[in-house]
Amino acid sequence: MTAVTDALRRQEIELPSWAFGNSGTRFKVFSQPGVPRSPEEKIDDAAVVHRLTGVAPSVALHIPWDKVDDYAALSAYAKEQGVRLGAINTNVFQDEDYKLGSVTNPDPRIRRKATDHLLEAVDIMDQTGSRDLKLWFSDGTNYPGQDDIWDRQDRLAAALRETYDRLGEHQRILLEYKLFEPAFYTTDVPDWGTSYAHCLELGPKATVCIDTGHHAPGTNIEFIVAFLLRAGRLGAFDFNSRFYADDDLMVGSADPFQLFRIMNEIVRGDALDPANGIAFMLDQCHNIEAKIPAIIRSVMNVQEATAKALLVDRAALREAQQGGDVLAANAVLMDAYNTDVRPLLAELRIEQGLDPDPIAAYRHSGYAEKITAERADGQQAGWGA
Ligand code: LRH
Ligand code: MN
Ligand code: MN
Repeated sequence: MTAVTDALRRQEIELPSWAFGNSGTRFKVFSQPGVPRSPEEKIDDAAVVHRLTGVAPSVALHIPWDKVDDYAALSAYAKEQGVRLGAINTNVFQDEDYKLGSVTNPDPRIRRKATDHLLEAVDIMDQTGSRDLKLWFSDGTNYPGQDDIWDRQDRLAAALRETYDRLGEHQRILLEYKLFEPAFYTTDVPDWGTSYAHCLELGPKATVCIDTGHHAPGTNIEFIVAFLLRAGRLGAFDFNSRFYADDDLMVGSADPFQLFRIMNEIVRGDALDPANGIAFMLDQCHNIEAKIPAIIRSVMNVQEATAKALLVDRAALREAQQGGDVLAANAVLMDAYNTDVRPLLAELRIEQGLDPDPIAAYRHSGYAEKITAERADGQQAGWGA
């Protein structure tokens, strides 16, 4: 049991700055009272989540949503609040110029502008001390014949190469993929295979980011996890839940069993410890629910799935697998999944001087009332801004 609790104590989950801001769908951005008005206030909220859960020590930024004049100062501010700045997310999807694509645009001027943004993001990483540059491209086409699929791959490869060559020794590219949306016919990085192939071409500092909401219905995500881990090319997760497409709901809410199966491959691959280089990030929007408790709930959902994965009796599983005992092997997995790990996690929190119920602790803290009173006129996360 100590191996399980030790692993849980060392677990780290990265929070996205944008989850604290107002967000919505393409139909309506809803506003909530008390949302942050600045990157500093997003960091304040993230620090509250970390203080209550003990496992969320870093905050991912999205540029330009979190643009500031002095990133070193922002990094120092984060440290004062007890957290650090994590991945830098780029944004080459909210500009008139990118209507036909960013780095794959047929116009070389626009490709230059998009690539310069990626290079600027590496400059920011130098100032924040961030390791990870997360790239997601909305690039693609809507109609057959609209552009040349091959040429677009060449343009993508060129932009990635330039960005990769600008990375410092300890910096990495996380290349995210997404099946569709906003492009509806072709997407230039639609799946893990495309991302993986570009990463292989780039070199060892390029790895794949799996956003759990970015697949076709029924995709076996844990297979992708296993494949990429084995190949040494899994860099990060953008965790969220989906029922239909890129729903960005709380991780573990739509399909907790899938989250368990994913974490089971992580534990199988010995990839949970932060020292092993996989970044476990949330990428969610809380449109109709209160944001900070929703983020706390999400962190707890990841912890619960992780605890269950750690409880899998690996020796018994191996034995059943090697003996060809299908039912026994499946039962080992299901026994772990069906264990109620909430008491274990509550105990662990008490041991760490935390409240066993972080959501109740948040409700009693008065923080929601405080930010509602202090922050008039909160910001949108960036969507529809
Ligand atoms: C795209 C995405 C990507 C963006 C984030 C805000 O759908 O998942 O990670 O950077 O949403
Ligand atoms: Mn994402
Ligand atoms: Mn997404």
